[in-house]
Amino acid sequence: MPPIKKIESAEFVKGVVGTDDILTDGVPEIAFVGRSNVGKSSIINVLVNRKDLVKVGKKPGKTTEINFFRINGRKCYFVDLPGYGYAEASPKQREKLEKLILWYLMYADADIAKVVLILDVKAGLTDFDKEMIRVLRERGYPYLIIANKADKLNQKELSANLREIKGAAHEATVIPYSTLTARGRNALLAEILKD
Ligand SMILES: Nc1nc2c(ncn2[C@@H]2O[C@H](COP(=O)(O)OP(=O)(O)OP(=O)(O)O)[C@@H](O)[C@H]2O)c(=O)[nH]1
Ligand SMILES: [Mg+2]
Repeated sequence: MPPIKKIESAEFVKGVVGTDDILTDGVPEIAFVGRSNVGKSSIINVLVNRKDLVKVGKKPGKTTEINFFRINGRKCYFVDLPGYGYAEASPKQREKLEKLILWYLMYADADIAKVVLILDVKAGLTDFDKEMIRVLRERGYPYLIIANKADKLNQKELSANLREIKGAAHEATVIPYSTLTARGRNALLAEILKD
């Protein structure tokens, strides 16, 4: 992907729940994945400096489609995925979303340039997060890990939890983040836009 210096524009294009031309139209996709309610949609809003480009949930399970946002014309898409593991969803609904996420990452033949895996730093890694890391490594996608909601922990707790996450992260960069304070925003932007 050609480097982008800064985000000048961001527009919603569409949400998909299956095969669609947008997946394979040649525009590099930067995918935001993670458990339900970890802050995927909020992070995209902070990145593009808009409060409400992406709908953010009062309740978990807000995002149910794979949503495409066009960045700087058609330089790349930010792709906001539904969350996995939402405890209150019916098993059927949860399975449907998990299948959709795995389909996108593994079988859709999508033009995925990078994956941003988002965790709630207080909750740490779940089994599905570990499975996700395995899938990302197996597919050979460049990925990085965002330890979001850092504002919920004191420095000592944060260091301890970051250490544990880094232990499971293999080669991935881990960035402490908070959408409330914008901590980590510049580091994430630099990682996303560098190549
Ligand atoms: N304390 C804190 N809360 C956050 C942070 N980021 C997001 N939240 C809150 O977490 C909740 C979920 O945020 P979303 O951005 O909707 O999370 P999501 O991962 O897109 O959720 P789904 O679409 O349901 O998978 C909202 O109430 C946000 O305000 C953060 O850095 N710190
Ligand atoms: Mg969301």
